[in-house]
Amino acid sequence: MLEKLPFILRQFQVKGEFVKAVPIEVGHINSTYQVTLQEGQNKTLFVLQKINTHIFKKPMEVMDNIANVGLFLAKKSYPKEILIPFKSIDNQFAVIDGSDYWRLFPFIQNTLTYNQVDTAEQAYAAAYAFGEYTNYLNDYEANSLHKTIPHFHNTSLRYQQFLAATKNGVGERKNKAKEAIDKLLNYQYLLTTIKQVKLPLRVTHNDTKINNILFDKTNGEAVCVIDLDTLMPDTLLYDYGDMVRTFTPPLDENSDDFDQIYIREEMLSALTEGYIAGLDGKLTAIEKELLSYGGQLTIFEQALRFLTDYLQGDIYYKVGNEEQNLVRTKNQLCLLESLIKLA
Ligand code: GN1
Ligand code: MG
Repeated sequence: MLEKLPFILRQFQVKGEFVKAVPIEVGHINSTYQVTLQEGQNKTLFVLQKINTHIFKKPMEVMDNIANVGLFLAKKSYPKEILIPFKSIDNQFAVIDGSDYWRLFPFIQNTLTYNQVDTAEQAYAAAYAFGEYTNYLNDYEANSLHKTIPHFHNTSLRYQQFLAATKNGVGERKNKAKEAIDKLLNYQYLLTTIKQVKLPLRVTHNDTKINNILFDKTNGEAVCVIDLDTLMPDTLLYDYGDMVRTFTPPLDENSDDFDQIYIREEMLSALTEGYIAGLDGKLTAIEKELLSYGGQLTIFEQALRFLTDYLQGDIYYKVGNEEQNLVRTKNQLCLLESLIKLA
């Protein structure tokens, strides 16, 4: 893959000679590289990504969303960095090479990401950034966005897919997952409320994990919202919920140290305050009332997705070992239990 990158980069509207590309291990979905180009004495860094077209079936629609939203924010006084993709020499927001789609973003200097939250300040700052993002997009026509993954947060459909996997999945894995399957079946009641309420459709991020915020290395402030593949119209309950899911436990979703998978209330309060502040009055009463439920629903949905993938033989998420998706499921179940106890 690496030897191909200079050829791909030459097809973008950027200047400079290829110096090097270093893989960045982030996320379970796309392949990402930090690339250095040099022009005279100047070296510039970029982020080059190959879009996972197995998951994003219409990659140009993903790019359309990212570019349109980015350009919209750029016209406003949006206070954070914006990821606007570079164009290719034929004026597209991606370079197509056979069946591969490549995109290029500026590299935001002096930043880092966290895989888990260490302080309440981080939780507040990241949640504020996600709230602020949705706030600044309040007058963007949410329905004009492409649905890059149809039914992404359709938890009922995820549940149906889980049920199907418990029937058709890999035999031996069904046995190993029995306890987790039973627990998830018992949480079916969580599907009721979301079907009954009518919530505002907003431009939501749909992957509000802590590592989708770039923090300034020097002053610790949130600098940029990244990973915009799943920008879609939806209720904000899932954005809030994914923050609860990823900001509050001391260890991340891959940990099998299940005693350490619980809601840290300090982080929960901080992220809730930060999100509400970032939304700057846009949150409606019904949304506010359902935030905590949103947390439960999102963690439930993620557990369903991990277990479905496990039962289907790891066809969606990248895994390091055979048990990883089951471990992730059990991890999410611990977190869900802890959140429900607090409610
Ligand atoms: C995937 O690869 P990453 O970290 O961006 C997934 C999210 C899940 C997450 C769980 C498009 O996100 O929905 O919450 O893994 N993204 C997609 O770690 O399915
Ligand atoms: Mg993502």
